[in-house]
Amino acid sequence: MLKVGVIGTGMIGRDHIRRMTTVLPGVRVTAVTDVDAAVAAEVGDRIGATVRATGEDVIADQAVDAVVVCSWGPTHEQYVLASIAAGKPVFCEKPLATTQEAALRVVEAEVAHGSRLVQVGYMRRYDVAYRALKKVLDSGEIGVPLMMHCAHRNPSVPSFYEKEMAITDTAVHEIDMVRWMFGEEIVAARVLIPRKSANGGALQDPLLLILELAGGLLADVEISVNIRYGYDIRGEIIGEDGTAALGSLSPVSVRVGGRNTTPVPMDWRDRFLDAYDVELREWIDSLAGGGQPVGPSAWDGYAAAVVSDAAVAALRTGSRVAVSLADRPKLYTPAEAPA
Ligand code: NAD
Ligand code: ISE
Repeated sequence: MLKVGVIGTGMIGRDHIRRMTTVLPGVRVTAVTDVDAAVAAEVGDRIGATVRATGEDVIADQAVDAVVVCSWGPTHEQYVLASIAAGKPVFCEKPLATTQEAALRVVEAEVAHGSRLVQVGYMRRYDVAYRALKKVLDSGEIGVPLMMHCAHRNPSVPSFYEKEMAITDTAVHEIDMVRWMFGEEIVAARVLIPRKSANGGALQDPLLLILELAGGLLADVEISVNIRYGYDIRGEIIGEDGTAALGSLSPVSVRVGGRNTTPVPMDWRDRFLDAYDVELREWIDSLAGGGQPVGPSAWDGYAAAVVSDAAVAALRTGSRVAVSLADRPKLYTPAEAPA
C-alpha cells in the first residue's frame, strides 16, 4: 500500500484525492495540507488523513512514502525540491515550475540524487484517444507526419487568469503532447493574434500558437478560453498518405426534433476523467517495490517550460522565437522516458 501526502486541496487536489481514495487500489492518502487550513481540515477529516500545517511537514511525515503536489504553479518548485531532498517520489501537477530556471534547478537536483523521483502531470499521454492517435502514427499507416492541427477550447476561465496563461497554463498541454507524439523537440514558436472575442473581456482571446519541431513538422494550436459551448480538445495529424484525428468524445448521440446532437463535456474533469485515473494508476504501479516513475519526467517539465517561455516571448514581440534547451542529462535518455 503506497502512502501518499497531498499538498494543495483545491480543485485537482480534491479530484486526485477522490481517485486515490475511492477508485484506485494500492494507495492511501495519509496526509494533506493547504494554505487554506479550513479546506485542508475539511478534506483531511473526511478521508481520515492527518492535516499538516505546511507542505514541508507533509513531505517529512513518516507515514508518507510519496508526495502529490497540487498547489499553485509558483509553489511547485519548492515542494518538488524538498521531496527530492527527502528522497521521496513526487508527482507534481503541471507545470513543473513557472520559469525555465526553476525547472532546470529541479532537473539538476534530481540528477544529483542519481535516479528518477519526479513525474509531471502531463496527462494527455494517458488519454485513450491520444494513445490511439499515437498508435496510428507509429504504425506508419498515414505516412510521414507533416503537420498537426490542435484546438484547446475552454468554456471559460477564472477571473485571475491572465493573457499569458493561455500558453503557460493551457497550451502547455499541447506543448508536452507534441513532443511526446512525435518524439522530437520543439525548436521555435510563433503566436498569431486573430480578431478578439468579446467573450474574453480584457483577455486577448483566442490565440494561434505555431510550434516548429526539429524535423520540420509544424503544429498549430488554437487556444480559445472563453468559447462558452464546452470543453473541446481536438487534434488531427496530416501525414504524407493520410490523416488521423482524435475521434468523437461522446459515446452517445441523440436524434430528436430534426436534429442529431452529441454532448460536449463542460470541463477537463469530464473530458479526461479516465486519463487521470490511468495516469495515477500507472504512477502508483511504477513505484511498487521501490521502483522509479516512468511517466513525464523533470526533463519533460523543463522542456515544456522553455517552450512556454519562448511562446510567451513570441506573443509579446510578434516574432518567431527560437527554443534553446540545456544538454539533456543521461538520466533522461529517451529509452527511460515515458508512457
Ligand atoms: P485551485 O486554486 O483550485 O487549487 C490550488 C490549491 O492550492 C488551493 O486550495 C490553494 O489554497 C492551495 N495552495 C496554494 N499555495 C499553496 C501552498 N504553498 N501550500 C499548500 N497549498 C497551497 O487550483 P487547481 O485548478 O486545483 O490547480 C492546481 C494545479 O493543478 C495548477 O498547477 C494547475 O495548473 C494544475 N491543474 C492541472 C490540470 C490537468 O489537466 N492536469 C487541471 C487543473 C489544474
Ligand atoms: C487547467 O489548469 C488545465 O490543466 C486544463 O487541462 C486546461 O484545459 C485549462 O486550460 C487549465 O486552466
